[in-house]
Amino acid sequence: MKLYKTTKGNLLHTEGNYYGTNQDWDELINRDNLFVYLREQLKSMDHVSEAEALTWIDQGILPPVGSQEVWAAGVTYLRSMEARMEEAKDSGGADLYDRVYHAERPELFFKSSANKVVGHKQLVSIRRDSAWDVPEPELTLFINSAGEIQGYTVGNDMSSRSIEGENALYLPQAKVYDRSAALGPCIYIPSSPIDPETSIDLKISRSGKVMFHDSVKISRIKRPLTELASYLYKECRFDTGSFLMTGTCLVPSSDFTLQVDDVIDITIDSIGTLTNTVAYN
Ligand code: DO4
Ligand code: MG
Repeated sequence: MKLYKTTKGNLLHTEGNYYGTNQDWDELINRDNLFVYLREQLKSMDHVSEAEALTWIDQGILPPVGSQEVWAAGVTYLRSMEARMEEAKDSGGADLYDRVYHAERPELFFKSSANKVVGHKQLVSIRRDSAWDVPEPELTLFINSAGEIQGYTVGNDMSSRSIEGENALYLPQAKVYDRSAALGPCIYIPSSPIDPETSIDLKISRSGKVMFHDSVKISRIKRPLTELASYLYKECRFDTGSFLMTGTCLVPSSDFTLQVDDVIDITIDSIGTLTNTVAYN
């Protein structure tokens, strides 16, 4: 099942049919078994024709977020550890990344409040005080208030590599600024956990030319997704649930930096494509 939040209402897509509901988003998604709940709710939802549903999605798509905070995990793939060790070698911080990759406790950080999240087809930003910027394509979990993973979406953890590389203590500035967190296009709600063979694909285009294109399977992640969720909920309560970006495994080569007007497409099998264009705030 896929659940879209749009300006016309919430749209559920399942088995080729679309259904609409105006239920409050937080109430709708924060469920003990979201898949079963939505399957039951179908009976009371309005059928929406495919043509109308595609118009809702095309013209009014919103980030699939209500009041939930967005958090992120870091250095969960070997590729992320290696790239960060390289960028931090002059600051003397390289060792931190190796240590957290191998440690029992994962790296988790706050990424965005709900009101700052951008959605599919909206702008993401690079910082004017940053010289080296990249998108980070990340499988993102929707976790309910009980700490259980209920769905998945596509995330972009926009990052300044120059600011993080200068000093690891600058991580919040490298990661948290306006329009640095993108989620969408929908929440994918399967009946069982996502297939580890799922691919994440990143394409960056500039003036119609593809500058970077690669994909990786999520099975390459170092830690189980449930372990990341359980660390996040150890000492934090999330009354309406939370979103957790699970780390990047696709890093463009070190001579690449984003520019204004670049187009970022992140596709995750079964979920869809999140497209954002780069701008300055
Ligand atoms: O350690 C810094 C952030 C790591 C991160 O965002 C990632 O691995 O995706
Ligand atoms: Mg990241």
